[in-house]
Amino acid sequence: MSFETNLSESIEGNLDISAETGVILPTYCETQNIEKLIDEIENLSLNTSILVIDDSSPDGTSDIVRKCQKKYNNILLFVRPKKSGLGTAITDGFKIFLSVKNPPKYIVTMDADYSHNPKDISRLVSVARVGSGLVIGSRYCKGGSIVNWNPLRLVISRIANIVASLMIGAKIHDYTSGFRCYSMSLVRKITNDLHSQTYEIQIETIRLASRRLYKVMETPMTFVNRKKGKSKLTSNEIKGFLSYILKLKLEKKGKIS
Ligand SMILES: Nc1nc2c(ncn2[C@@H]2O[C@H](COP(=O)(O)OP(=O)(O)OP(=O)(O)O)[C@@H](O)[C@H]2O)c(=O)[nH]1
Ligand SMILES: [Mg+2]
Repeated sequence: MSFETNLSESIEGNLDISAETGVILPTYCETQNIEKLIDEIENLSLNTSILVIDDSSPDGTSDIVRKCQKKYNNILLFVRPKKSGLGTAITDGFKIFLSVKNPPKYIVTMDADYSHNPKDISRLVSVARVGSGLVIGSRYCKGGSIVNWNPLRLVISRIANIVASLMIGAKIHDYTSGFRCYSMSLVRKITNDLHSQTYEIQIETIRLASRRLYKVMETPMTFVNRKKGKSKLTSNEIKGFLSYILKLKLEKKGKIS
């Protein structure tokens, strides 16, 4: 899709935003979380605008966002026709923020299920301000933690991180955290090279940042398992993730370019 030509028709909200930080909230069936999360971000009184990328959630998430738009004038909503994956949602979010008249200086991505604490946004942005291309809200560095994940989920996440570390070697502890702050300079450089459909976007972005010699840093954060709504991590999402890792491995061995 060309965001440049179709912007005004496909995005709901006032495109005349000019905040320092754009927050991307990808949503699929988050009626139980989205309003409280938006209220909390707004109440932080940071210089932010919010972009919700919703995949026509059948539970009516987008209607709740529309209600929030009446309360706050810094919320954009992009509704896609069907569930199309977290990776493409974030990539579309990057394209939208790049195409507005006054793009933000930083983009924060976070889950809309309350696993990520909005109060950590300002810390992520502060670290980015001192010159990082990408700041990861890290569960696995000193001071970071995970609350209420079952042992299987912990093992899957740990294995994914060990494999990613072997493939990329960016000298960080958490490659798969979705709570991050990107500098706009990095977003500008990598957006057209992103191909991830789902959760592998988290690794692909670190890989592209490292390749382009951007500084990737971590700041500790606590991840709390969602209390409301269902996980979207299905076997299809895991398959997409594994095939990305396999592709990286083949690339490393020089079998594909
Ligand atoms: N637009 C869009 N958002 C998605 C999609 N899949 C997941 N999300 C959103 O991305 C965020 C992370 O998804 P989660 O279901 O929480 O996935 P997770 O954090 O890996 O799994 P949990 O263990 O349940 O927390 C949430 O805000 C979801 O609503 C998708 O296909 N499209
Ligand atoms: Mg989650």
